Amino acid sequence: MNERIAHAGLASRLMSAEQAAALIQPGMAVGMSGFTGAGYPKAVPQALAARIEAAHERGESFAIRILTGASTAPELDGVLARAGGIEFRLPYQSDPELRGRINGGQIEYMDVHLGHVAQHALFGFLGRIDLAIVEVTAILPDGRLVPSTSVGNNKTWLDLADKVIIEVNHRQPRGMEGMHDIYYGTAKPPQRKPIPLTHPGDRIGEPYLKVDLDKVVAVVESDAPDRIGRFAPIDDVSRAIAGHLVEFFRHEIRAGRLGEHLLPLQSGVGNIANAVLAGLHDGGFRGLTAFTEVIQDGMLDLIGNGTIDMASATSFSLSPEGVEEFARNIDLYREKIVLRPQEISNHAELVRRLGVIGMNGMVEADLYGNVNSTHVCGTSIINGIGGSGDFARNGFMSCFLSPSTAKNGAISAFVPMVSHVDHTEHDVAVLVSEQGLADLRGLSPKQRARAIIDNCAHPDYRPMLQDYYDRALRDSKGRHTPHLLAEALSWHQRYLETGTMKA
Ligand code: 0RQ
Repeated sequence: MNERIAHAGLASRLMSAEQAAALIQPGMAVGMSGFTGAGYPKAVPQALAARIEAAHERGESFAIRILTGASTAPELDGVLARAGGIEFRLPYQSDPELRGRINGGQIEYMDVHLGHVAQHALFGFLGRIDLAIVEVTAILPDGRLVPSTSVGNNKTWLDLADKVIIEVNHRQPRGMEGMHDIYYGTAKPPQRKPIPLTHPGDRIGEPYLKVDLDKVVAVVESDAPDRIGRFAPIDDVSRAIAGHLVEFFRHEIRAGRLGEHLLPLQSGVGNIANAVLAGLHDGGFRGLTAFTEVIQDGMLDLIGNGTIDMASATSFSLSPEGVEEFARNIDLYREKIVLRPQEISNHAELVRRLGVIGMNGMVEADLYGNVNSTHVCGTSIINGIGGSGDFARNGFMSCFLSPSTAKNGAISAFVPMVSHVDHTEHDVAVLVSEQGLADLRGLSPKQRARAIIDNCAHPDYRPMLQDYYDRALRDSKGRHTPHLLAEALSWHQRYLETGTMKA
């Protein structure tokens, strides 16, 4: 027995990853830990991939259903996708191997609001969960589990799965103990009660995950870091987007709609989100809070320099340097960060009560403010909706951010009609590109179109968008949301045929 596995009964179930993987059968539905590249099991999925490959070589079919918190890493999604071992996957993903097979039609993928996954599982919408594989930092003498760098859906998988495999990762900082807040008060309707959280820093649960010890069939040790890529240095486009947003927040304070400390911030993943966080510091904001899903490097910086006082999330997503910084100053971060289950971090009730300001990236928006966060040209998924919808629909105000063009200008992020809708015009308050910001609040569709063309579209595409809108206004049957239906998706079609949206 070692310090990290301090429960004698569970220590007696210690085995190799290969032995644990041998307990997994074809067709099983497996709930795994992991959220934005943090806290995913690192040993068993790789051993399982080898087992699946061997089965395939013998001519046997072997694939499983995988449910997670959000994206994982090459050691989970990557190896299992490459092995042909995934028949169904939900929710958010970002691994290139997995994405390729989803878009190639080999893997069924369900993209679902991250805040909905736990309750869909509880309602039975996702079928039976055969097995949970959950990474933890340590097992206490009484069998409770110290969670690791993400909480995600771990409580749900541990509660609902028939059997459990625990991976104890020696690399995760032991000092994280006490940082988590696991709320056990959620229930099925009509038994639901209000969730007693009124401030991002409130602790309403307990710092440990519970598991029915009789269900634990294996304990496996690992010693490997979370693997997340580095962020690109902040470029001029991201800096300009951040600048417009910070200026807008200042404007809202002057108008009396926001206070000096704004409202709790939700910030998405990616380089632009990181740049916005840096922009808040440079813009002189102090004493802010975050009620978000993911703590990126930029958020650690803001906590370190006092811009953010308290951050609630469900996961980290840190670069290798961020991981080092986190471990170095863990005592500070344990005071300032609360990690919760994603059903709480993304809960509609809480996002609405706290009045969260959502700031997320997007693929494209259309003239009327509908937003596509997920699909290239309507058919190929990039990552998934993630939590963006949980915050867009329910928050105080929802901001979507994107460079005005993609692929070296061949694609306009502002198009006549989006090729896929994740966030409808009713859920989108503010659109920002490096060109400027369109404040869509209180505007009709035609007023929104003018704001988007004038403020967000790239100059190369602005005349094309204006021309489309003018002709739609003239020729459309309905003049409430004018469209030329035969032409509405022609920009995407042109890109597919010629490699550019430009006419
Ligand atoms: O691809 O690197 O191959 O060129 O999309 O785009 O500009 O680097 O921006 O990293 O912020 O990602 C929407 C994908 C933006 C992200 C999305 C291509 C572009 C590039 C990335 P390349 P950028 P970002 C909380 C919230 C949904 C989930 C979410 C996302 C790649 O923000 O996944 O919000 N959002 N979760 O070239 C074709 C376009 C494109 C395009 C960008 N119009 N057409 N390709 N790209 N626009 C976190 C969680 O929920 C977990």
